[in-house]
Parts: sequence; structure tokens; C-alpha cells
Amino acid sequence: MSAEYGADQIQILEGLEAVRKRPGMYIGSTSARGLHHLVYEIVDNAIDEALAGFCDYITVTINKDNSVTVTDNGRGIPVGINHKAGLPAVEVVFTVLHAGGKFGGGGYKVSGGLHGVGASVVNALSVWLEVTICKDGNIYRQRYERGKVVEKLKIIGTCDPEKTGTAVTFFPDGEIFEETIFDFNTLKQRLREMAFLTKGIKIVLRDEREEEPEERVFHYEGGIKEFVTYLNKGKTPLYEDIIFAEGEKDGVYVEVAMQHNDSYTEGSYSFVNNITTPEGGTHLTGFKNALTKTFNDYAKTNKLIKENDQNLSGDDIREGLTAIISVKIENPQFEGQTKQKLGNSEARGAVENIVSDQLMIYLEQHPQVAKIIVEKSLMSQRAREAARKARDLTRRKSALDGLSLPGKLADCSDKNPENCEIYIVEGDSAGGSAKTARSRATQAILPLRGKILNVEKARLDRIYGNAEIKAMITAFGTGIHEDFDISKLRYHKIIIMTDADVDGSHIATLLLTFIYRFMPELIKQGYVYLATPPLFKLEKNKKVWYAYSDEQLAAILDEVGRDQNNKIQRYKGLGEMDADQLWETTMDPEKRILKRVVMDENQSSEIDVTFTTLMGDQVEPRREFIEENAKKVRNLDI
Ligand code: 0RA
Repeated sequence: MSAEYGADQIQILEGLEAVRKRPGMYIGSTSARGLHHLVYEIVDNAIDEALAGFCDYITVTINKDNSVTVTDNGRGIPVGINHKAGLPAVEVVFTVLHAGGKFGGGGYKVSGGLHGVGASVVNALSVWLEVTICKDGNIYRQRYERGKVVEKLKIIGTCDPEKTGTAVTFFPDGEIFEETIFDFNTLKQRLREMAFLTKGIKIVLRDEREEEPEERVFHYEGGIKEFVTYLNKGKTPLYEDIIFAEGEKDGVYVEVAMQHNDSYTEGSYSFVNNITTPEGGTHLTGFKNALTKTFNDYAKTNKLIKENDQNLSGDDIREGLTAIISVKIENPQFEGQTKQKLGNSEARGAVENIVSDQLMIYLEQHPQVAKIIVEKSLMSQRAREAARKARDLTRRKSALDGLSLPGKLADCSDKNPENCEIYIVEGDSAGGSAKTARSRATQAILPLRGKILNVEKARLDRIYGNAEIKAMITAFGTGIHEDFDISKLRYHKIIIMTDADVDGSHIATLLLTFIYRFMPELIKQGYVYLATPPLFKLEKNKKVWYAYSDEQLAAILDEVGRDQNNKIQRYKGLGEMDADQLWETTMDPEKRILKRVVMDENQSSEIDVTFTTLMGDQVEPRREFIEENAKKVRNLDI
């Protein structure tokens, strides 16, 4: 080996040391999210090979030892010497930062968002990584440890020269990650999404850790059209077709699929190079512009609305719309706070043009569908108008009253939102106890009567007219929709306190659905919590213990001894506790357990499916969901 080679080698090692020193900079975080990004990173490379037209089969296996293997049937990572580095190309891919994209095999590179950082980052953050390549009738293998080459690339056998492909196995480094156990469901959701976004690809996910390995196959010949069908599964579509537009303009490849359902919420999800853009950007703007313009043009030309009538607004046209907007672009520019908003201006024009042209043709060929959508939009327009009037009325009233907080609210005296919390309490009687128990300075209580309105099934005007919802909106102080202003939030903890039974969870779910649909920012910023009332009270020799789970009760019983002096009470509702008990077990900031409600913005389409499945009007998908998830619930409340 020449001296030059040694010098090169040192530089390479330094590169990957930087990744180990600041892993967050490369994969976002070292939490479970970062851990799963390692898998997506390797899968992305295989997807690139698929987009280049050379691969149609990918497997992802969680092995018994919790390492992960990703295989693809692409051309195999090149093994020849890369002359610039003087090393086999595959070694460069795994040991040089950002080397991945340089070996482009044509097609679009997935290189945006949080990942797209390259296989070398996965290597740097793994205890060990092995790559096996079938190419030209040989099987090649190389192994690395914490990013460093352990041995030279070597041929370990032969294979059918017709067969090519790559397998990568890695074991995540516990020195780097807070969590090293892969979650099947997390991988399942992202891999399903990747399969929808890459039509024709077959992705198999396998979990070998269980006695009986679990396996899921994702394969959608219809691509994002099937994605829309999937998202609308628990809903009632307004027409059969999935409307589809596809094309390329100015280096932007565009695919859009959409279908309306009879709900009142919009579910549009946009992607750039297969990565979700929760903050939207130019591609989403282009889509919205195209939709608004095309429907108004069509409706006027075909006399569905009169020349002098008010235009349909974008919000009206998108009421109940499920849509996927997917663009692929060579050099995506990301903007915004979390770098998740597409900035390329050519994407706006490309999407707007392609969608406008193809949507107009579709509407002209399908006047029945066009009529259904325009009529739905007109109904939305009327409801929006009614809601606006109702809201103006409340606004005027509150201007007259000064600050008109809901009558049932027992507010706290501290006016600094950072110190303040509001308990949303199920039922007037528990509300009464909570009012007695609370710490008046910082804890406000809002009792709600019975079940609140299911916002999945109601239109805006009814939602605004609902007393319980109005009470929450005014108590929070933020307003909703276009009026929403988080700086006006009056409490930095919104705590949902319901009975620890099926009805209680249902009410909590209804409340969360409302907050998720109308004030998602409250969840994103971590202001929403669930209170945890105890399930049991144990009394023995004048001493009292509370248990919040069956396991905890068993543990306490083991400690105090299981005998006749034990008096165990099972709480069925908050109402069974007096004010002192409620304070001690559920409200005292020193002792209570609060669960913060969190959401992964990168999985918002899945969250949407879950809410629809649980709260929508289709019974069968809900039954399937419960059956699939029931086995994961340990303390099934019967
Ligand atoms: C560039 C060129 C060639 C293959 C690949 C990239 C490739 C990369 C990855 C990453 C994961 N799986 C992959 N499969 C293929 C082909 C070069 C040649 O034809 O020799």
C-alpha cells in the first residue's frame, strides 16, 4: 500500500467520527425515531435502484438479535475500484460521508428531508455492518465495525450470474441510541407508505424475534391511487373513481391522486422524493391553485354556479377530499423551521399545470362526478357562511361582555399561562369534586356533560353550535382554524380527565379527535395531557395505597402480604373518589401521573387513518383495527 492510501484512510475515518460525535445532525435524533431512520436510509438506497428501473423486490427483516437486514434484487452495489478513492466503490459508499448519490444509476435520487444522508451514516452508528453483493456470478462481502473496515472486500462464493442484488445487515450501536429495539409497527407504517409511493415495488417486512415470525407484504400496482383508497377505507367515497394526474415538467415529475368522501375534513398529504412534507410547500400550493381554478372554471362554464355568484373557495372544494401529491425532483430545496417545506418554485408551476390540464379533461369526461363535487362544495360554502355568522355573533358578544368565559369554567387566579393548567373533566359530579380539590391559583376546571360531539361526523356549523365545544374553545382562548393563535393560549397544560373505563376512553378519544382536527398545534407543542386516575385502592391496618395498573396492585400486594386484612376497592369512575382522594391520586402535581399526548408528524396520514377508523361510521374497518390491536393491549378492560 502506498503512503497516499494511508493518508486517504485517515481522512475517511475522521469523517465518520464526526457522525458518531454528533449523530443528531445526521439522523435528526438518537431516540427511537433516529433508530428507525437507519432502516429507512438503507431502504431508500434500494428504492433508488427501483426508481432507476433495476429492482422490484425489497425485504426488511428484524433478526432474532435485533439486527436488521435489508435486501434488494437490484444490480448490486458496484464492487470495482473507484479510482478517485482507490477503493472498491462499495467501500466508499459505506465509509465516506455523502458518497451514496455519487454513484447515480440514472433516475431520481431520493436525497431530501431528514434522511438521504447515505449508508455511511448507518455504518458509523452500528456496532457492526455487513454488506453482501451478488454480481457477475460472485458473492462479495465486507464487514465494518463502528464504521471502520474490518477486512478487505472479498469473494466468499459464487451465485447464478443471472441473479444480482445487495444485502445489508447492521446492528445499531447502544452507545449512540437511547433505544435499540426496533418496533414492527413503526417500520410497517413507513414501509407501507414507501410501497404506495413506488408503484409496483414489493416490500416484505419480517419480524424474526417472535416464536412465530410476523410478516407483511406491501405491493401496490396502483401506487398512490391505492394510497387514496387505503386512506378512504373507513369513509364513504362520493364517487367511484380515483382522479389521477401524472406528468413531467421542468425536471419535476408529478403524480397526484384524489377522491372525495362524505366527511367534512380534508386529508391531503404531500411528498417530495418519497419523503413526507408536513409543512407542504410549492408542490402543495400548485395543487391547491389548480383545484380552485379548475373547479371554478368548470362550474361557471357548465352553469353549475352563476357568473356573478361567489367563487368556490379552495377550502370548500377540498372539504372531504383525500389526496396524495407526490413529486420527484433532482435538487429539492427545503425551507421552514424544520426544513420540511418544499421551496423549489418550478414545482409549483409543474404541479399546477399538470393537475389543471388533466383534471379539466377528467371533469369534462365525467360530468356526473363533477356535479357531485361542485354540489358538495356549495354545501360547504353555505355551512361556512352559517358558521361565520355564528362566530361573528360570539365575537360581538364577547366584545360586549369583556371576557366572556364559559359559565361552567372554574378558572384559576394566576394569569400567567405557563403556570396554569385546565382539567377537562367528564361529568358534572366529578367536575364538582375536582373544583373542591383543585389548587385554585393554577388549576382551572371545565366539566363537560356526557359525550361531546363527534367532529368526524359533523360539519362546521354544527361544531360551532355545540355548547361543550364552544366552552372549550373560549376557555383555551386560542380560537380555531384561521383565527387560531397559540400565543393566546390561557393554559400550558390541557389535561383530559375521564373515568378509567371504556366510556371514559371513548370520551377522551372524542376530545382528542376534536383537538387533533381543530387545534393540532396544541398537540404538536406538547400542551395536551391525559390524567391517570388510579384503578385500585388498597387499605390495610389504616394505611392506604393506590395502584394505577394490575401489575402495580400485584406488586403492592407482594410487599404488604396477601391476607384477609387487605381491603381492595376497584374504582369504576372518578365519581367514586371524594375530593381529597381525587387530589391525592390524580391532581396533585407532586404525585399525579400525567401522560403527554404526542404525534409523529411524519406519520400524519396514519394518524388520520386511525382516527377515521375509530370514529368514522364504517363498522368493519373498526372491528379489524380492534382485532389487530387487541392482542397488544395488556390490561383489557372487560
Ligand atoms: C449505482 C450503480 C449500480 C448499482 C447501484 C448504484 C446500486 C446501489 C445500491 C444501494 C443499495 N442497493 C443498490 N443496488 C445498486 C450499477 C453499476 C453496475 O451496473 O455495475
